[in-house]
Amino acid sequence: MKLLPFSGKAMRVGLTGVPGVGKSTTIETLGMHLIEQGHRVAVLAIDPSSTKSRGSILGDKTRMANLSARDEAFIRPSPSAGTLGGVAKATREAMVVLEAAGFDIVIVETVGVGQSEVAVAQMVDTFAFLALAGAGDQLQGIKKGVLEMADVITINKADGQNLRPAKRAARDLATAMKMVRQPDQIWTPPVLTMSALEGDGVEKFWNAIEDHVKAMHEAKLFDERRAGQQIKWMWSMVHETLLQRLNTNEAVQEESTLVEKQLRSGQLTPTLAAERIMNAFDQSRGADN
Ligand SMILES: Nc1nc2c(ncn2[C@@H]2O[C@H](COP(=O)(O)OP(=O)(O)O)[C@@H](O)[C@H]2O)c(=O)[nH]1
Ligand SMILES: [Mg+2]
Repeated sequence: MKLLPFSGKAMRVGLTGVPGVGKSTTIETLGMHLIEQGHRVAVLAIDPSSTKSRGSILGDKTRMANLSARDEAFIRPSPSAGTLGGVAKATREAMVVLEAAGFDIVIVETVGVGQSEVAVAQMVDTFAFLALAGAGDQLQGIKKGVLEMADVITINKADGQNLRPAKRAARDLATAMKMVRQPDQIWTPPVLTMSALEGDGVEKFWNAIEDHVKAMHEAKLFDERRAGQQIKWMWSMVHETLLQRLNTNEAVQEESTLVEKQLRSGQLTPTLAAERIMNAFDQSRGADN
């Protein structure tokens, strides 16, 4: 709690994209560039699958070898235990601590799977999406939901033989984006190309992120977005706490044994059964106070 007055000053950037798209490579290149400019960069990962694939953490460290050797950078792999809610909570808390410790840029990396992307989008100022040009110039790993959340999009691995397909994919996607977004919005997500490996376009990518933050400030939406995130976050914690209390409530557990039996034998409807559970919960809590 005491940390709060000192936090909140950092730029919070989310980075998503399917495994292998080049997120870690991007952070390595971008992070080194930002450090040279005098920034201090914290990198946090949210990867709900990391419990199974512990190797990926090691892989990430080697892919960010230069950055992780620097004092101006802090890299923390995804907490491997717990639910997405728990991981998101730990990440938010780490963000506050790191900002208070003077890291002025926080990058939150996540893999391209549904709910973790939503969680990250809800804790950053700018949400960036990395994609690849695939066979037949088709874009890979694009889901409409992600496009709606993305503030900056870049087609990575735009190098060598892949340069032309990447450029074309970017043009096609820019056209598609116009249909996803409302025309009266203050920001149209740019679709860029870059090579995280060679460094081409990485600076432009960062400039687009800065432009987005500037546009949000100018439209007086920056603080509003953060405030909205705080409110959403509060409610999600309330929901989680409530659910946990319900699940661990003794009276509820007792009543559920009974109620489930009666449900099975057709003596109760699910609606009535649910009422009984809630009554047991309310009464037990009334007794507490
Ligand atoms: N050719 C090329 N390869 C890249 C580029 N960025 C990443 N890679 C390679 O793609 C693989 C996956 O990269 P990584 O950063 O670990 O992806 P992540 O899973 O999204 O973090 C690695 O072998 C990288 O060297 C790029 O811009 N061009
Ligand atoms: Mg990675």
